[in-house]
Amino acid sequence: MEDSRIGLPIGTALDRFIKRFQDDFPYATGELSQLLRDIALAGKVVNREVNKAGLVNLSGSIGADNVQGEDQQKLDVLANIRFIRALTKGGEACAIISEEDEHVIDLHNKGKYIIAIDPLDGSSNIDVNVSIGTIFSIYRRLSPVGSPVTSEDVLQPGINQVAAGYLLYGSSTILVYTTGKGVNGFTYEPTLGEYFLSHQDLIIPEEGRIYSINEAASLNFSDALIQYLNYCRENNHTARYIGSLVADFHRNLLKGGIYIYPGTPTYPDGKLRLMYECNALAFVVEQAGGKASTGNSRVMEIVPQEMHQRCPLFIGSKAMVAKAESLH
Ligand code: P6P
Repeated sequence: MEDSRIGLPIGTALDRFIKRFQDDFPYATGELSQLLRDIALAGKVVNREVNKAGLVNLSGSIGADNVQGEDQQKLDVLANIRFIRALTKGGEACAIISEEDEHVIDLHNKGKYIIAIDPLDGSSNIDVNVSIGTIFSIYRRLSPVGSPVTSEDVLQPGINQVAAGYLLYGSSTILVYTTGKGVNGFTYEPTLGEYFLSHQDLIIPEEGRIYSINEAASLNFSDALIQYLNYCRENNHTARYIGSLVADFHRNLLKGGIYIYPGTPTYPDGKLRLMYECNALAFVVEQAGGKASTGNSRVMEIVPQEMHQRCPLFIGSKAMVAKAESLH
């Protein structure tokens, strides 16, 4: 198998890959590498629980709502616990922003990094065996190491991310991430308990024919969005919407396409969360040559005012997002 431009062949184990590129970073003292390993480890545990959910009654709702007011699924809670435990044990993160927790989790340690995470996105799909995912975003803290975490540490714009990515628990489980030097995907081999490089130097096609949006809200779409969707229909595009962001995003990343979650009457600012959904996928897509917009402006330049704030999302192939923006 020919080496990619990164010089490591398909099949390289994640750990070796991380080590190989640790030296790319002037301040790399191994913490970011360890952080990525912690996330990969938690992903293995969540993968195991997702895969047996139906058998050990892990699916379904716990009968409570999370801070989002959304019906919390058992696996949401488990995944949140697993990632928080792995990140706490790893010691590299000083604070965690989680979709499942209203407030910042300050780990009161000497960690350099802030993690924003959606431990299990799309969890309402668990009971029907549709792919679901974990989305994560990593920032360096701005305040002195060891001091209490500040709101400036937490509310950083997406352009400050040092790494971001997702795990997709699907027909196979894949970890896709970037540290600002391209995007690579690692498929998990459960019999070996290892992730192996399977998608190297991912580049999203400049153009695509897939558009992903829930058209049930189309009676309330803006004229510009209606115009864009008509453009898609008139230009031989096809609609694909799984209802699971990571699954829709990953397919569009590989094949080309655009995913749109606009403002709607139910979600005037869109349903998706800036810190641990939009920014993380925006970093990945930009590193893969794509684009992530609110419909009018670059997602990664938004300065967050509130850690659970939402934002409209147009993300995917550069030419498709640019076309949608041009109509807004
Ligand atoms: P709707 C899942 O709840 C999620 O956050 C994304 O994974 C998914 O793309 C979207 O919401 C689905 O929302 O309103 O179309 O059901």
